[in-house]
Amino acid sequence: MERRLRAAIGRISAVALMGTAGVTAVVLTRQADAAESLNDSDVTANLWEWNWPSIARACTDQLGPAGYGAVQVAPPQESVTLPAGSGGAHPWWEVYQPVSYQIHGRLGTREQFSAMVRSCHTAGVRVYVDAVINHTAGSNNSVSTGYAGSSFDPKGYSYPAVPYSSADFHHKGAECTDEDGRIDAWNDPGEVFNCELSGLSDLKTEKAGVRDKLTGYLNDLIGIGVDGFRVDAAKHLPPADFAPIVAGLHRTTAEAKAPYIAQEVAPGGTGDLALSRYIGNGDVLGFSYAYSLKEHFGNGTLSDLQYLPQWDLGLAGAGTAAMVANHDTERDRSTLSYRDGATYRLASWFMLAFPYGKPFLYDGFVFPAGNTDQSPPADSTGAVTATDCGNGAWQCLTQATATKGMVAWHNATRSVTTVSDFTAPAATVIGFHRGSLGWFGLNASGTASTATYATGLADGTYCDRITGGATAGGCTGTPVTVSGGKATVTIPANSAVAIDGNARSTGTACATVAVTFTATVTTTYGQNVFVLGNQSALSTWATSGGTALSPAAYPVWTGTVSLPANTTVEYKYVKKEGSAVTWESGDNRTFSTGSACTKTLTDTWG
Ligand code: ARE
Repeated sequence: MERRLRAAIGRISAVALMGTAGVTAVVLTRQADAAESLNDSDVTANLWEWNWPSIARACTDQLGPAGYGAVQVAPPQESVTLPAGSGGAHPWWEVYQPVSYQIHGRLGTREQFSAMVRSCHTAGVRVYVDAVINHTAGSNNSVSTGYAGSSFDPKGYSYPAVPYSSADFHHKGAECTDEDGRIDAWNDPGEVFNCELSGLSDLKTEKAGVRDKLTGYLNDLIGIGVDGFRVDAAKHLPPADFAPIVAGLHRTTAEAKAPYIAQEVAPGGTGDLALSRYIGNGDVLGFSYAYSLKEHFGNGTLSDLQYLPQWDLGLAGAGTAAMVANHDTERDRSTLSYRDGATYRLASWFMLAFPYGKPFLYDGFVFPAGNTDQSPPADSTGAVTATDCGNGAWQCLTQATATKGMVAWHNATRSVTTVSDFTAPAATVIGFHRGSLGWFGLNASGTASTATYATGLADGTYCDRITGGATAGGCTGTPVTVSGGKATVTIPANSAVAIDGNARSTGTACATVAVTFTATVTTTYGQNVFVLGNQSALSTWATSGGTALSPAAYPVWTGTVSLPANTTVEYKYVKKEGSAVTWESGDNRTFSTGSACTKTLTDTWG
């Protein structure tokens, strides 16, 4: 966890003034929140269409303490409100149809938005806003008001609350030469830039007056404290029009930095629509990366992930907002999504483990496969209701213990940007490490996998992040012992194990170790197998006692005994039948209990 304390009063700057009498006075001025210290992490939680109070709570209770660097939020500006529609009232996509740039919509008010930004900053989390600046509402709307009560004239292309008038938009037969005025040729720059995306009124961003209004909107958000933007439909904004908008953005209040920019541009374009044309204005969303993860996790060719650094993803990792899914792709099924269960979770953890881009984890709401328009949980006015991670209506992967553990693992290993000793004991089981900072293993098969891996880590006991990491001195997660740089690790079915130097078991993880004896012993009818030894829990060799093992998996006999940690134990198996006791021949068996909380011994008699 990389949370640092931040200066509560922000940066104080001293301004020396010469008084009339030649006395120097020092005046302290507060620069609003400047130089706040936020989490040192490039991981973002995309909490799509969560309302502002729910995001504030998530920042305070979950994302901040877990070490997330940022939260991405859905469009906050006033949008259309559609009480009726074929997919039900208030489809999710209302928010992508701006009516004005008032921060007032179905996700909350300006006051709630500001309070959310403050809560997130206090928790160490930046706020990135989904900025809809390519277009306004559709000209095909039959409604003419927005959530804040502003009215507009869809067919007349008039938005008095901004204000925009018809001359601020591209029109069919003028700038747009397509016959229905809509984009159908996705690789024709003329159409992509000047025609309407799904009938949405397309802003004339080549006009300085239009750009000024968009810049003003974004700077208003920055003034509230926003730290960056996901730029909706950035593909349809000519980079040359977006560049002056970017140049006009203020520095962020929290860190006095240029705001972060992630542009939504679909891959595959050529010429003016090539991803390389956009990269100068900021990062670009990693669609190709997400498609590739779907392919490899979907068909179980995880061992091929070692070649990821050589894949042609159209973008360097450095300029990529990496993702496994977003709200469009979970609906058109072009990527994995929460519907894919463990496969999706594993891909999300892999994104945090393998160095490529800045990871954006995704959590939207649960929707029926047959209704990709459905509203998020909302009241009858369309106002989105509070996220409840326990009621099954929302996806909450970003809050899962394992995911938060992986965020910590990512932050702990981030400075090493290569992977080493990529090992694939099977096509669906992989392990690798990042220098000497951390080892990660993933098992996408339906059975547990045990293998020995080179970890790069110093010898010692580490606490698996997936199952809970470390607590003071000991492990909540499964302890993993590294010896000679190697670890023999059992990765449970459809799960992962992640260990790093920031989650070590210092001292004794557990005062006692649960030792499981598993012995293959052939017996005759009436005989039972016991384990005896030099510990009181093993009856100090007395044949009247000892621990009876269970023959449930005969000829394997098993039983668990609690023994003191860091103790050398001598033991033997005996067969008992009535008062007759048969000892194993040979020397006593011996082992050290070590400091991990559990240990399994596998023996054979004879
Ligand atoms: C809605 C209705 C329409 C109606 C319109 C106006 O569905 O029937 O005409 O309103 O009244 C979202 C929804 C739309 C919705 C819109 C506004 O998806 O259905 O329209 O909100 O409410 C292209 C773009 C890319 C875009 C995708 C969807 O390049 O920018 O299409 N994605 C963003 C958002 C969307 C959002 C919008 C943009 C609009 O993430 O959620 O739309 O703000 C190839 C091409 C890509 C193309 C892709 C489409 O890959 O190369 O360029 O993406 O296909 O699958």
